[in-house]
Amino acid sequence: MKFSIHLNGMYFAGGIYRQLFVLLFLVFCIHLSTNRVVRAGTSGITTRRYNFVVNYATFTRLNHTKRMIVVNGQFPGPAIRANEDDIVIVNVTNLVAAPVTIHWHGVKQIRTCWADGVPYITMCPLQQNQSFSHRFQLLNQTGTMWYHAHISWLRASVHGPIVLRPRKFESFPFTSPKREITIMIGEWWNNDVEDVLAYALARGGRYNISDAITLNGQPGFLYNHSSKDALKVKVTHGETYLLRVVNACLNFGMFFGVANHSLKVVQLDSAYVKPFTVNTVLIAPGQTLDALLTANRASGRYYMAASPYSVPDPQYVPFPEIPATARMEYEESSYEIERSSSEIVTYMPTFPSPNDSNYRHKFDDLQKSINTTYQTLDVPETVDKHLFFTVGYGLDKSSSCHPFKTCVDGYDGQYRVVGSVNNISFVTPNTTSKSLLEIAYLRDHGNASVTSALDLDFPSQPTMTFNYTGSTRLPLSQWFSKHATKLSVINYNASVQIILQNTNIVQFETHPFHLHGYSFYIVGRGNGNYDPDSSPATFNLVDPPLRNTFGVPHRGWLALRFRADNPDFGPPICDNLVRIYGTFPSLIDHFTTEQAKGQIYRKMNTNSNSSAGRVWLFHCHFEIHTSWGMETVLYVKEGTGTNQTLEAPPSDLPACASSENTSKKKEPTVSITISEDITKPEISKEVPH
Ligand SMILES: [Cu+2]
Repeated sequence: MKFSIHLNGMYFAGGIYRQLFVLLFLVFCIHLSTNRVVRAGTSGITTRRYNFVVNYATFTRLNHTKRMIVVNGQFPGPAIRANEDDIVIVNVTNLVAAPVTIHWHGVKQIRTCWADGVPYITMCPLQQNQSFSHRFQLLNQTGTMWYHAHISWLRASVHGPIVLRPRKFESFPFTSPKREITIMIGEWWNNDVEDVLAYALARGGRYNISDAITLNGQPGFLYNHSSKDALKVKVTHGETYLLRVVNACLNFGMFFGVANHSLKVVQLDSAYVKPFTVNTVLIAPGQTLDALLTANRASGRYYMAASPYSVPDPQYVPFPEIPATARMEYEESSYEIERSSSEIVTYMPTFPSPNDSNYRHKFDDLQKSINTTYQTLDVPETVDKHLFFTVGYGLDKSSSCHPFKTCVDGYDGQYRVVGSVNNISFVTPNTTSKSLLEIAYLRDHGNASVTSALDLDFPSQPTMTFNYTGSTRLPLSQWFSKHATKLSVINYNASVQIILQNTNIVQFETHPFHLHGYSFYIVGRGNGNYDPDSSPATFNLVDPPLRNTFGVPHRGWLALRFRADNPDFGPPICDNLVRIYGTFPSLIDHFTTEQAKGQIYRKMNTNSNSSAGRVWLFHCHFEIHTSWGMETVLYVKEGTGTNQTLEAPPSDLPACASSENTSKKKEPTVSITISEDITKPEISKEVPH
């Protein structure tokens, strides 16, 4: 097939000139930014529609039957499958009495912050019988993500994988797997998780841990009454499989591995990394990891297993001690197994000890981004906006707690434990008639009546400086956090650096922080206190991992950078070419290599200015810490270009119920009654996790 176009006075034709196009493109377009813009109507993009109904269903695990809230009757929920650049429309209908929102973890929501699913921040939650269509484009996004409820602790059962593959004309930039295997690590409570949360909030401190860790909803072979329904995976000798692993646990980081087999990690949080091979991977709640497994061992049975990583510092943090297991079995061994199943040994992976923080640091050190035709790095070398956030625990002087001494699990048996950022425990504005995003939108469209409704005064530095990680701690009188709904303002296109500094208030704990709307580069981390004079010299600005969730070391600090949008038009000829391809996308099919096609698509996606603007939650992904207020909101200003602004609100965006009084921050009262059977023997009254 022939084609011809006229470009800048030069005449190009098909055939041999295809290669010239490729050459020109590669020469002039080597600097691709990571900005995105919604680009609809181009060939190759598919619109994927899903219908999610949130309702009760009954499940039995550990010989215990209970009703829980799930998507489409499934636990875990159904997978969303799409290709890079596809448009996804998920219509969510809530049939339960509890208010519900669903967040699409890892999706950047370019111009579609409305679909981010954060209650009272980006949308009012869906009340019973309400529906909302979440529409977003997965522009330049591929790999493994997931979705989960983002209200109360409903994500324990309302979650599922988002399985993304390269564009239709592209293949994986690694050994093409024979099959993909999605593993969701989760937790199972015999009791209702809403009761577990209410009980923890009422008593001001620790919560009752889950009864089992699960793999794809099943505790597995090491738990009683569980082996019959355990996950079983067949593999063929010599073949390679892509494991897509999601940590959907509420409150635990997880070791994961497959006995006698190594894992070659190729993606972390849906970003490509320089491949590295380990026997055990470590995944914080919220993180995802893609790894290749080659079935190259003796035929037989091998457990894949997940077991908690939990650093007690200084006190013991309880966790479910039995690993979740699934069984990987070689096809060739089937006949033998049928003959003498009871004699077959199933090998179990060995894990580092649960508190092995050295392993965590070694595993972190292995993570390096890769700069390829599939992914272009854009690590900010300079910083426009410096944010320094202390993160950790604090105490609450709540009157509902202290006079009646109801916070028996709180600190010293009387003070409710809270989570805080810069000593501010976030208050979800659940009595508002509008979400923060709606207020921001109205504010920027000239509605004077809402301009005072946003408090944009979140401190960019700690309000209290001290030796954050020293062995001598502040006096108790300085452990009390403020409670507020404050936002940090970030200018459009600013390069942002956030230092997350752990503190010794109450006790240390790692905090896996997740930023909505962006991935960020982990440019540095260390033990002790961050030092603005010496610490930056240790930064990796060359190939730092690009993550959307990452743990602040339990006695240390983390430095992350990202650009709050970065339009990069590149050399003019490049733009002209790209505009032509944008107008005549079928021309792209004339390129002979998928890499060349991918280059053009990526350049098209980066060239028209984009905005991931508006209000983005930044929070610890330990659910109990979020419930305690360890979260804050970044308010990213809009740009001035056509595509640098938030889209208009969707017509079916739910309104906040005027008498709304239900949310995850529901303040427990002293009269709250909890059924006795969820009370467990207390391990320590001062363990907040
Ligand atoms: Cu945390």
